Parts: sequence; C-alpha cells; structure tokens
Amino acid sequence: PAVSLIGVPTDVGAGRIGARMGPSALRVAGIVQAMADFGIDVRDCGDLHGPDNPEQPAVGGFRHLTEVARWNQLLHEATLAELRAGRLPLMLGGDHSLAMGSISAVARHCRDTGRRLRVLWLDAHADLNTATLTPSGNLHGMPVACLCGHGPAELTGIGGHSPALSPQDIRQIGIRSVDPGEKRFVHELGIEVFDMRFIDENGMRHTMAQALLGLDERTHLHVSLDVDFLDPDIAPGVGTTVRGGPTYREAQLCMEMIADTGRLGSLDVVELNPALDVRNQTAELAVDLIQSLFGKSTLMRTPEPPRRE
Ligand code: DIR
Ligand code: MN
Ligand code: MN
Ligand code: MN
Repeated sequence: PAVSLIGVPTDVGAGRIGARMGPSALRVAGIVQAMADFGIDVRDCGDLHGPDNPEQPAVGGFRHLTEVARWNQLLHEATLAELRAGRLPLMLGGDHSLAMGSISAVARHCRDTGRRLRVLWLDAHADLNTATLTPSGNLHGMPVACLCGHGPAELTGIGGHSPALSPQDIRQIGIRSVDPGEKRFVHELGIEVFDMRFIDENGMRHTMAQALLGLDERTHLHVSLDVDFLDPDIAPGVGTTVRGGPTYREAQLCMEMIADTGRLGSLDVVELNPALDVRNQTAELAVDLIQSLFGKSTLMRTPEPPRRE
C-alpha cells in the first residue's frame, strides 16, 4: 500500500514533556528510507501544527483538554484525507492522546465504506481512564475510554459520531499497568485484554493468533503502538516505562504476524520521548519493528514451488 507519514509533534496529553520530538527522532532514525528500501511508496506529509504545551495542572479531571481537542481535530481531518485518497496513514507521535483523532477518522472511514474495524492496542497501559478514574489527569491515559464514548464531548464527538468504537472492536496486548478504578472499567466494558500474564503463559504466537481471530477481507486493521509496550531494557525512550514487557523477539513476531494478515490499514507510533532515549536507540528499534509490520521478513514467505526440469 501507499503510506503517508503524518507528524504529530505534541505532548499536551502526557505527564512529562518530550514526546513532541518523537516525529523528528523517527525521521532521524530513517523511517522514510527504511520503508522506501523495500519498495513501499511512502510520502512524508510533514508535521501538523497545533497548540503549544501550556504545562498547566488538571481542571475538572483533565489536563490540557482544549489543546488535546484541537490537536485531535487537526489529526482527524488529516487522517481522513489520506484514507480517502486510498493511502495508509502512519501517525508519528506525539503522545497517545492522538489516537482519538486518528482512530475516530479510521472508524468514520470504515463506516463510510462498509468495512469492519479491528484495533490492536499495543501498550503497557489500558488507557481507559476517565476524569473520575484518572490518578493524573493526563489525557494520554484516556483515549480508549473517549473512543468508546466515555469522556468529554470535545473528545468523544470528534468526527461527529459517538462512540467511534465499540469495546468489541479492540484487542489490547502487552498490558501490565492498570490503575485501580481503570481495572474495574476494563472488566465492565468487556475489552479483550492479552496482558503480560497471558503472554507469559501462552507465548506471543498464540496471543497474536487469538487477537487476530475473525479478520476477513472486509477488515481494516488499525495498530496503535505505544512504544512503552516494549520492555524498557530495549526501549528506554518513553515517559512511562513499565518493566516486564515483550522482548525484541516477541515484538518482532507480533509485528510479523500482523503483517501476514495483509489487513494493516493504519498505524499510530506514539509516546517516543527522545529526551529520555539513549543515542536514539528506541526510535531505531521502532523503525526496525515498523519494517516488519509492513512485511519485511528474513526469507520470502511464499516461495515458488520447486520446478521440475
Ligand atoms: C496512567 C499512565 N495510567 C495514567 N498512562 C499511560 O496517567 O492514566 N499510558 N502512560 O500510556
Ligand atoms: Mn513546520
Ligand atoms: Mn503506555
Ligand atoms: Mn498508551
């Protein structure tokens, strides 16, 4: 597919600043060339321009609600435009609150074109907080709740259809940090969660086979990759590391199994914080994994049958 990179240089939804530099770090790590190298038609649309981070405390349970809403309106329009042009939007984050804008656009496009949506949420966190459940007020901990219709109208109504998503459309993978109130809400909404305990007991192969069950040729697969999904030993450049995440091999297999479905339609790469990184290694790792997600493999996966002379 033709891929469009959309830079979303903001950290208004995060608890610490720095993710605004994520798009630059991914470009420095060579994301454009890495995709072009194996034949992908890739276009860098550049960065969106939204409000600065005012670094204010929470008001009514939310930090920077106005700014997060503005960034997401801009991203919703940008994502929708690429989808309507038949291109695959790849969001270079930026903090995870941007998934409200991207996924609401993907959901809208699926409704418009009669496709089914499946969202894979790769994250250490469930991102299902609300104004009353949140311990921080940071909106990057709330995109799943807002997309499911639980949140302020400025966020749940982006794209004019609330809820954008049904909990049944989502599979969460790699989860290992859920706040106390958020935990109850995960169960209440019935979201299918493959937490680290599940991955430990069943392996990444079985986990992904389960998470990808039921896809068909009408499915649009959206992957929302929070870089803190990865173990902090290999991915230190994020603001909210949680020990005990997927290893390099597990992460590669996860990406390769998604690629094998052939259904990838859009992607968020979020929460990369270059100020916390070590010589850009987390950005380079993200680029490496993105290559696998777009089908890079060691050998040809479907070799021609041997020919007789
Ligand atoms: C935490 C952190 N659950 C919060 N969330 C993060 O503030 O809501 N999500 N870091 O990626
Ligand atoms: Mn600019
Ligand atoms: Mn996270
Ligand atoms: Mn997240």
